[in-house]
Amino acid sequence: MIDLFYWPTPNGHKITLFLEEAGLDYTIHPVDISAGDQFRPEFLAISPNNRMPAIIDRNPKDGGEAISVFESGAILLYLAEKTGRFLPVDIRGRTAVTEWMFWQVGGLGPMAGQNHHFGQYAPEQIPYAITRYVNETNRLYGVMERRLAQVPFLGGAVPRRCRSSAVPITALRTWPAIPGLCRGSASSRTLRTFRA
Ligand SMILES: N[C@@H](CCC(=O)N[C@@H](CS)C(=O)NCC(=O)O)C(=O)O
Repeated sequence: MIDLFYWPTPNGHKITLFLEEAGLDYTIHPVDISAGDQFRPEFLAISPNNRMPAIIDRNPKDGGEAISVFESGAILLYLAEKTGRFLPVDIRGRTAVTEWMFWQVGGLGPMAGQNHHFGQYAPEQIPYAITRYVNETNRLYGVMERRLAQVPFLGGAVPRRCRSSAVPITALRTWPAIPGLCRGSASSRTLRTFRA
């Protein structure tokens, strides 16, 4: 049984997508980030960066005591290794999936987050910040578009259709952040609508 500390945001959806696709048993523990639940001491004990998602695996693969994991990328890797799903075993396939997953974790996610923050939520409009993050997000969409012109998924050459058994964790990782990515096989046409 997995305990999932979750709130319905793109980062949270990444983990529910994996858990659902893998058919794992899990219990959701809501972390209402608008009410400050992420700062509760019991949550910080498993997620010291006061961000959700986080998990506790009560039945880890090694049969030992429960393991807690924070950071969505680390959780996806952990679950992929636990289940043997969504992460290629060969070195080339695995490297492609992990490099694009880290690209998402370190690039697309944070830059799009800052983009939305300065464009929509910041108490004052700061043109420099807005321009910087809009440009950086567009640059990253361009990187993604060029990649997806070559392979059907960021993680590599898996079947075109979004069959759950074939989708690497990069797709699970990026899809919730980019609505429509999988639906349209992330064609140039689809990606162009994200830029608008
Ligand atoms: N790098 C983290 C980011 C997680 C994150 O930003 N979570 C947000 C919701 S999507 C959060 O918990 N925010 C709470 C806060 O800002 O205090 C991950 O990938 O798990």
